[in-house]
Amino acid sequence: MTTVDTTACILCSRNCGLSVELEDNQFKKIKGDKNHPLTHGYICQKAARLEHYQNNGDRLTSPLQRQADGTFKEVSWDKALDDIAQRLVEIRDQHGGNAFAFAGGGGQGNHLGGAYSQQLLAVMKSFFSYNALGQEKTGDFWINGRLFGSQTCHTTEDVEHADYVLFIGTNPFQAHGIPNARDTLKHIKKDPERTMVVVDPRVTETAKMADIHLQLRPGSDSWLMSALLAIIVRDNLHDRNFLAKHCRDFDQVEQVLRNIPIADYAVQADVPLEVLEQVADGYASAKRACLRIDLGIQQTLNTTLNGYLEKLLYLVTGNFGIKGGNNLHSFIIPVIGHTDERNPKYRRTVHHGMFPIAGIYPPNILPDEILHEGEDRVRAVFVDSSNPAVTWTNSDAYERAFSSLELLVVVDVAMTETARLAHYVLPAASQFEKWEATGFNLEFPVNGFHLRHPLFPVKEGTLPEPEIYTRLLEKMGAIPDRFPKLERIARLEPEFTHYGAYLAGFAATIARNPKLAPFAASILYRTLGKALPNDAAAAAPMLALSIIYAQKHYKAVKRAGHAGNRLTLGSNLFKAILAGRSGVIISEHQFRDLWDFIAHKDRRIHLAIPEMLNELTSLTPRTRSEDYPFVLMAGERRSYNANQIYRDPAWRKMDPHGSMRMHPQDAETLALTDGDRAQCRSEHGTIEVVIEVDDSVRTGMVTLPHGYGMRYQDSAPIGPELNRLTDGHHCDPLSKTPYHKHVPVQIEKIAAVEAV
Ligand SMILES: Nc1nc2c(c(=O)[nH]1)N[C@H]1C(S)=C(S)[C@@H](COP(=O)(O)OP(=O)(O)OC[C@H]3O[C@@H](n4cnc5c(=O)[nH]c(N)nc54)[C@H](O)[C@@H]3O)O[C@H]1N2
Ligand SMILES: Nc1nc2c(c(=O)[nH]1)N[C@H]1C(S)=C(S)[C@@H](COP(=O)(O)OP(=O)(O)OC[C@H]3O[C@@H](n4cnc5c(=O)[nH]c(N)nc54)[C@H](O)[C@@H]3O)O[C@H]1N2
Ligand code: SF4
Ligand SMILES: [Mo]
Repeated sequence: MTTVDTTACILCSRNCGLSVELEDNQFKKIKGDKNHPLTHGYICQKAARLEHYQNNGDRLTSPLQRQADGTFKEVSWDKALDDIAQRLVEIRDQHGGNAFAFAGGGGQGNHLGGAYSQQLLAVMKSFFSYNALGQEKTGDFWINGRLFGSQTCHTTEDVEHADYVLFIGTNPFQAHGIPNARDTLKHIKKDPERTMVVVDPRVTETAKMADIHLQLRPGSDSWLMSALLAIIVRDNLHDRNFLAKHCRDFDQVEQVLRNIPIADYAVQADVPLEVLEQVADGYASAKRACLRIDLGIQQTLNTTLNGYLEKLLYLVTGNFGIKGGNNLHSFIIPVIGHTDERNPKYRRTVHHGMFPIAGIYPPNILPDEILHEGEDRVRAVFVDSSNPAVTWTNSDAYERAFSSLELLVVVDVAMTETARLAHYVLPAASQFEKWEATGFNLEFPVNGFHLRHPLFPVKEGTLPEPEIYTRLLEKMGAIPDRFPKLERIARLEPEFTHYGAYLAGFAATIARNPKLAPFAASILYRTLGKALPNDAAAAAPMLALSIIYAQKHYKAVKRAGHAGNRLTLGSNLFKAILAGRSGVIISEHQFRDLWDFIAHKDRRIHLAIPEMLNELTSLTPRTRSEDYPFVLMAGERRSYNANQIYRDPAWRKMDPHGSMRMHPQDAETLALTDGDRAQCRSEHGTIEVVIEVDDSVRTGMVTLPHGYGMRYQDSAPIGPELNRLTDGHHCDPLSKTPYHKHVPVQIEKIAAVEAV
């Protein structure tokens, strides 16, 4: 029998709403959901193939325990969790909190489980939460902390309403990241009144739609952006009213900008000066100008400085806090925190002495933290929703480090390369078999949230994360097995009371035993959860988050159409979230609200960041290595890659090898043609690649796609294992985010290599 239902795509941060037809526990048809309040029916080509995620040959169906000979044996959940709990307690009691690290905690669409998994850090007395954001966005978060007063002040961009859009180091046509990317790009392209500028060393699909394309030298963004800023100041294009009213310390920034040798910097970036001047003028003079960046500046040289210059561009021109500009936004799920490194209470890692940014430690250093010889090394790691052995910098180091651990546990839906290294593999229910949600709700002024309900029954042998972590906490003795009183109150509480009695009971429980506070998610799950309709227990922590959100953004939540007073608005919002099967609008802000988001006491933006101004004044170009003459962009977003979420290669309609794109001139020099095999060697490692001659890349630059390198059903790695080439120390000195877009390599035709 065919049924029709709604859900969302889990392949990128947009999480587009889907309308699906289901039959025999399978997806039969997948379309965009027109009723989704943010994506309105939009999808890209990747979503239609989600059956390859839901049912594939790598799906796990039983907890697995690794045996002495390296094979895996199926064990019961009780056996696995009993053993893991016992080992964790021993490691904590013998070696303390530094011995444990958590890696992952949510992919592109599954962040509800994070509320539960993060409790493990508390019970292990550890601070060390490593995740993928720590290899791309933490430099940006650090800058936000300084400019706006808190690393939780996260910026967003209103591309849809801008007259002038500047894309630097991002390819939204393929990677999305902005609402309904392809439609939005088409609208801008078609409208003669609107201008699109792309700054990218490749003629990307987005660049092809642009009015102006600056095909800069890879890694030269700091030169290009500071030259733009210097032109703006030189030509008096900055917004003095905005700077006087909302910012501090512009004079210090101005002084540095006025000393920038603009023409030299244009040469350094290899772009025509007159086009730079045209862009500076166009961007600064536009009524509504917006800037969108991504990995092209966040995973290349000068990562953190790039983030600073990018933000200065919209702040200095006053394109902030306006429709069609850049803005701050609210979060309902607290995906990031604030951990200012100047405060010693945020623990540094033992080996690198690295601090967390926004609560996150950088994946680049984890192997060293495990492999160093000190008593205080990391001995146990829990991996969830992530595949570090393939995706995090330096796969060899990860294999060595993870193989040396006293305990490695992997929670995943599939048998990944990381899972193969684990002592225990715990099979999770898929994102379509449980209640799930994304924390990437990054919109302003109108923000939405989509709590997804299960489409299919939980696959036999698997468990949803809330159950896995709650059982583990119980077995570790962190929480009691039952809360009979709270369960009773939850059961007896009539709907119209807005959970008043339950919340009072919950508060009393924590007041009696404050040690339970860090485990609120699991307590809500085990008590209130049991009383929620449609087995929505996993969503119980959303009650607390909805109440906090409604208190913080009271008027905006009401403007979005939710009723209630100071006491009831939050629980009404929670009920709307539970009931809204296509997602709901949770808040509707006014632009002036943004100034209340700023965390500095004076509600101003503190423009001068000494560390960054120093770096800017001492910018020195990197010399190209003779031995490694090509710059490899290691990790391009293409039509048929989607992080590590699809493992079955059958999902791809093209590019089965994940080819290396190379300019025809370079290909000729190396005697390479389409389909040839070549060896790609970095200072760190070597992989084999298949060549695709393509004049969209600059000469001297080659690209390989992200999202390959998996071993489907124990096959050889499919496509490039990019992170065999990358090295954890090739990274931004401050944030330690990797320079993946700038890996020096040499390339040789395989035949030639073999002849040698
Ligand atoms: N199809 C697809 N979409 C995805 C994903 C996926 O795996 N597949 N992954 C998602 C994730 S996790 C993320 S973080 C985003 C990333 O999204 P993006 O950052 O937009 O995608 P990338 O292709 O990694 O890199 C963006 C651009 O940076 C350019 N670039 C390289 N070097 C430089 C440089 O030195 N300067 C400048 N200015 N540009 C440079 C590249 O040519 C590329 O066009 O994509 C998301 N969307
Ligand atoms: N060289 C290079 N390396 C890169 C990049 C690059 O451009 N170049 N890009 C980087 C970027 S931006 C990112 S974001 C990372 C992404 O890399 P990772 O942090 O490894 O994350 P994903 O690829 O999203 O992996 C998702 C994992 O979650 C599993 N999963 C799916 N659903 C569930 C579920 O419901 N529960 C559980 N427990 N697991 C589930 C999937 O099977 C998969 O193993 O890769 C980074 N690595
Ligand atoms: S991959 Fe991203 S843009 Fe494409 S349908 Fe899924 S969520 Fe939407
Ligand atoms: Mo990412």
